[in-house]
Amino acid sequence: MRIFSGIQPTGSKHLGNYIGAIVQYVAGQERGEGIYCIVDLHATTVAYEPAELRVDSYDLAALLLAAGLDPKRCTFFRQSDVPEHAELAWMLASVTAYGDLQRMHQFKDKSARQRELVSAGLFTYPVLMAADVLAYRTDEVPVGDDQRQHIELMRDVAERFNGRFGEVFVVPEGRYPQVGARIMDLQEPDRKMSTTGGSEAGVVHVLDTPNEILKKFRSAVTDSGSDVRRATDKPGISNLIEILAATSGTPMEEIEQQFVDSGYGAFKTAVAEAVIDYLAPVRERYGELRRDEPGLELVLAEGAEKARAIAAETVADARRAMGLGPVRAHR
Ligand code: ATP
Ligand code: LTN
Repeated sequence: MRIFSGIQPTGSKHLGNYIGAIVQYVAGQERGEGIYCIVDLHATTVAYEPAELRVDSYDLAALLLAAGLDPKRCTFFRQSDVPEHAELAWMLASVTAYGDLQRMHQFKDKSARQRELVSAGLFTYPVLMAADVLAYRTDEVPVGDDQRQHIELMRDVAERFNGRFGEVFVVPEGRYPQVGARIMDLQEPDRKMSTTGGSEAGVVHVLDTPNEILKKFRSAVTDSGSDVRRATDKPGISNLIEILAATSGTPMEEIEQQFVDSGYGAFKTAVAEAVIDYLAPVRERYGELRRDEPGLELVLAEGAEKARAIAAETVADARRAMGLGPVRAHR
């Protein structure tokens, strides 16, 4: 079974990214053939600094390796190193409905937040994402809950292409974590924890110090009650229960029983401590990995070579099916 996921080199990664996505990438290495990609081309769809993008890509590469991606057991690379992604995106655009792209929540949110240019790249972002996944004939795509609409779109794109030009692509399935598919902002628990637009106090970064983590959880917004249980009118406490469940491996029902008489203060501290322990090994490994930039570049370059061998074959099949180029590919 082939597993593919992509992650943007934008800002510092947070607990939502970690629980919702990164942990599943690491687990995917055991369950199948994992292919993981730093999607730097996607990061160019909003305002950004070229010099920072390169640095952010190294930061993210070091973080993912620190989290447990092992280049010997998976394929780990940078999107722009494999030009087939961009080529395939153009080809897939011809079977993508304009109306479907207009309905994408992420486009609506992000375009509303752009201060200057709303780029065409931001609009066609999901087509490139479809190309990322389809190029590897991926079976499964581990992502957080916010990506459901994009996954549905890429399934439609694959089906439409196969229907129009013949069976070239595998129709992929999204894989969402049972617990922690949508971690919420600690200060505004009705919006997801996010790199863009979240308050600093509401977003826990993977590389935050133990002290910063403790402070953020202690000041997390909760409701005026005092019982630790999940309810729709208790989004703050529900989110903390989910975070504790994801980081400690304890079922949510058990957590509710365990903290039945404890009050919010003690509960918040317990969540903070679980998160600190959970992230500590990543923070410890990160520094050394990040310092070795040539080492990171080598890992990414080797990954790109492995990835390209697979993607090139799929794209050659797609080209042939679409009537592009000679019957026999000459590359
Ligand atoms: P932004 O939130 O700024 O739009 P992002 O964090 O969604 O950025 P990525 O870094 O590419 O963008 O996301 C990586 C993965 O993290 C994706 O699979 C996404 O679904 C997941 N993810 C993002 N936010 C959360 C969250 N709050 N809870 C769970 N998973 C999340
Ligand atoms: N759109 C995703 C990032 C992303 C991705 C992918 C995820 C780009 N390409 C391919 C899974 C598979 C996001 O915003 N989080």
